[in-house]
Amino acid sequence: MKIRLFVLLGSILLFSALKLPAEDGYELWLRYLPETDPERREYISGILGQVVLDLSTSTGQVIDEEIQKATRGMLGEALPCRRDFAKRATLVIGTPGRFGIFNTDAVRGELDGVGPEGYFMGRVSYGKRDYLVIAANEPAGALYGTFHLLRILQSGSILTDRPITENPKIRHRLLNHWDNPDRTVERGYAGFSIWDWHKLPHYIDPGIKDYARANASLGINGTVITNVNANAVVLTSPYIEKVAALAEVFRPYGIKIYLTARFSSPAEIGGLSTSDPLDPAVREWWVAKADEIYASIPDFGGFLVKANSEGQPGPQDYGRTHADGANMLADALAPHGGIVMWRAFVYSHEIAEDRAKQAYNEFVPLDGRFRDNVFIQVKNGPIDFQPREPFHPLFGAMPGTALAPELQITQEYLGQGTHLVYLAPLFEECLDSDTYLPREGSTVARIIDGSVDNREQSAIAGVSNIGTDRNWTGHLFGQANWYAFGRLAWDHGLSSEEIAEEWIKLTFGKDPFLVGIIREIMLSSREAAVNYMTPLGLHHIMGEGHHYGPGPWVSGGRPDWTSVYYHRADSMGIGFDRTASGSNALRQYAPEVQEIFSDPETCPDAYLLWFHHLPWDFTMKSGGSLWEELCRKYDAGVRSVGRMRESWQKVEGKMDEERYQSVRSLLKIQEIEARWWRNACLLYFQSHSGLPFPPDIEQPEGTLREYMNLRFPYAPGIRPTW
Ligand code: GCW
Repeated sequence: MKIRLFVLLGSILLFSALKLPAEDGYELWLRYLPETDPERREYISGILGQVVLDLSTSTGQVIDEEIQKATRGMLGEALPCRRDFAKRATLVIGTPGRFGIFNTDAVRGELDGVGPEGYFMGRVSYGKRDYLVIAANEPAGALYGTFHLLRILQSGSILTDRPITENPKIRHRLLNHWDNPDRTVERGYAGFSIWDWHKLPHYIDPGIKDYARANASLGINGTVITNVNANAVVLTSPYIEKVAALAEVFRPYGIKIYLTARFSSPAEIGGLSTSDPLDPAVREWWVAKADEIYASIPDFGGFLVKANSEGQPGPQDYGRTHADGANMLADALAPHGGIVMWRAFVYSHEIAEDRAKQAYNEFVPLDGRFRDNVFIQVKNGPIDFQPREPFHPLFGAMPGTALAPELQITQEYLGQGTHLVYLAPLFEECLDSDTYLPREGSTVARIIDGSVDNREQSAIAGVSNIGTDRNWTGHLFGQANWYAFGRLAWDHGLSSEEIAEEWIKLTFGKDPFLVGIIREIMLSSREAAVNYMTPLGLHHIMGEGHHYGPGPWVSGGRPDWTSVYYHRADSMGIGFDRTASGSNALRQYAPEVQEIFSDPETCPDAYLLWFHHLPWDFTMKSGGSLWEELCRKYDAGVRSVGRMRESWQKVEGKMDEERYQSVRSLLKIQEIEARWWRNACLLYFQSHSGLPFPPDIEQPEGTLREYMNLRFPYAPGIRPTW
């Protein structure tokens, strides 16, 4: 008996000793866990042991703080940086001019190929020794180089002899927060807004600095902190003061702050009788407003505008064009170096035209009429952040205008806060799409980074998934989507696989078994979601308003807000005919693209029902009928989630229990909801096709009526006005 008790106690002790310390996800990918391998410790202290750093700038100071944090975490002792050059330096960080080493031909030569925010990292001889150097032209570049090095050190890699030169491929890399002044977040699934307007400017939550660190570690250099469904209050003087306080925190991290500009502000808060962009008083009001903002925020980034879209005010209210509106704001910002991000997400149910075509129709005629400091911000696809869409036809169609893609990091249509869906493959799919405009090889990425049209200005935006939840993004794997957006914004040449692997190592550890399992889960997750939600090119069949869960039956009211408008299922078939026999949205693409998509035989299955309305018995590439294939795709999606759950169980014990369990529980919800999507959609489509389900799929449970009767009055992330 005694012996058994002893064994039991012993194993409890052993178990708790082995149990990894609890983590809540707050540290994101900047965990700096203690390094236990003696060789690795030596390697890290051989690099961070004696850092010499230009501390004369505020960015230099935050680099020092980060290195101290990293060494405290990884080595157990915070190692402060030195401000004066020392022969025993293990690493020298800075910009030309400060230390002699940066003025050597070796470094100067390397910096020739380095742009404003880029950096060089490599060994340089100086005096009689060799030094590891991070050299940049601007402090922000030195910060990015430092984060790159810390990423290498944390993920168990080593620096090779080959020097590294990095430059961001895109100039303005922005997060867009859809945060309202009352701290609700439109389409936010991670709690409330992190901006505590009530306590600003005098109280700044310490998390704001961690937010800035996280963004800077990825190279994100701007953030629009307010919702595109804008509230003019943010442009009033007390709020500008609050914004300025945040800008102070962001500045050392190379992050500029931007605001959404409500187009009707001159009338709403400026006391004018109109907000007409051609009215001199209105124009003066914006000039004065810009001057006021820049007086307190000298590095203010500019305005993001949603105009004449979904009820937002805009220049068309006064019979003016998007160009008139955007240029008025651009003129007010130009003297200060600010930019305007003008959204192309416009459509109207009053126009009897396929919604997918409307943005193109409105914006292409305005090509070349926007000021140089205007970007047209275009969603990745022509409808609205669906699990899969073809690339937006505006990419390549406006060679005289700078276009910036808008990607959605928050998972409005991809499982919101409960589904693990790694979005890098979605982002990559859009960026790598060949527009063939003006010639083959003109991918969306090359159009927006300026290389196709030799444009210097470039920008990209990601709609944030960040909120007050302790782990920032609600679902722990939402962090991977923030990470992936930032990394792709810096370098769109990176692959989803590479980014996933980096993130996993930093977030969960470098054990190859664990990395392999989680990478597989992540890389299969987006296709799984497409399959259980909207396979074969289906789109916009989600629940109404909240967009949570399936709603293929949604009809009535504005047609372009229903599901039946998009899937067009009837007893004969399903799909939206966007070929010449239908809406001919295809015509908005280059002839080469049209050729691929116009024939259902050559059109990839992934886009089939996006472009074609086909009979239920249409023979698919697989040999089965469209109906069977649709059923099998839905079923395959559910099965994939089952596999994701099983795989996740294999990493139990390989990470802390807390994070393991949180993902485990969410995967359970995801499987339940994937089944819900499959059952509800298949039962609904069956009510049109009248065909039996193939026997080899799990047969949908429940009745269509039951699914249609589900209500979600408190689903998160809905507009407060809804
Ligand atoms: O995706 C849709 C959302 C709206 C959003 C709109 C937009 C900010 O459902 O919530 O509003 O797009 O992008 O403007």
